[in-house]
Amino acid sequence: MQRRRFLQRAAGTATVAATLPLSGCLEGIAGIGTGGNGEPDYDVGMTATTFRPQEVTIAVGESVTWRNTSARTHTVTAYEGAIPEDADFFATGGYEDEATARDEWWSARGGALENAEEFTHTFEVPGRYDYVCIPHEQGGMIGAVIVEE
Ligand SMILES: [Cu+2]
Repeated sequence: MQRRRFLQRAAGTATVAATLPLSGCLEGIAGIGTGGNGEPDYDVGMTATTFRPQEVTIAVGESVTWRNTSARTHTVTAYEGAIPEDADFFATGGYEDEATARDEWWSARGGALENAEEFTHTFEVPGRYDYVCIPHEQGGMIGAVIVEE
C-alpha cells in the first residue's frame, strides 16, 4: 500500500513537469509574416468585425497596408463623402466610386478581401479618410487614416 501511494504522487509530479515553457515556440510563430524585425509587415489587421487599429496616422506620400488577419471576408472601402476633396477614392476591388463598390459587393461579393490577403493604398493628400467594411458596416466595422503634412 505504501509503495502504490508513492507511485501515484510521482505520476502527479511528472504531469506538472511536462508543462514545458512555450515561449520559444511562440516567438517562432510570431516571426511568420513579419518584416524580419518582429514587427508585422502590415499596418491594419482585422478581427471578425473590427479593423485593428481603428485609426492610423501617417505622413503624406506614405502607404497603408491592410491585411485580413481574420477568418471572415471583409472589404476596405473609402467613404466617398469622408475623404479630402482632392483625394483619390480607394477600395478593395479597385472600384472608382463607393456606389460601384457597394453594388459589386452585394451582387457578387466584389472587392472581397479574404483571409491573409492584403490591400495597399498610398495617400497623397493630407486629411482624414474614413472607410468601412461593407458587409460589416452594421456592426460598426469602420476605420480612419489620418494623413499629416
Ligand atoms: Cu468586415
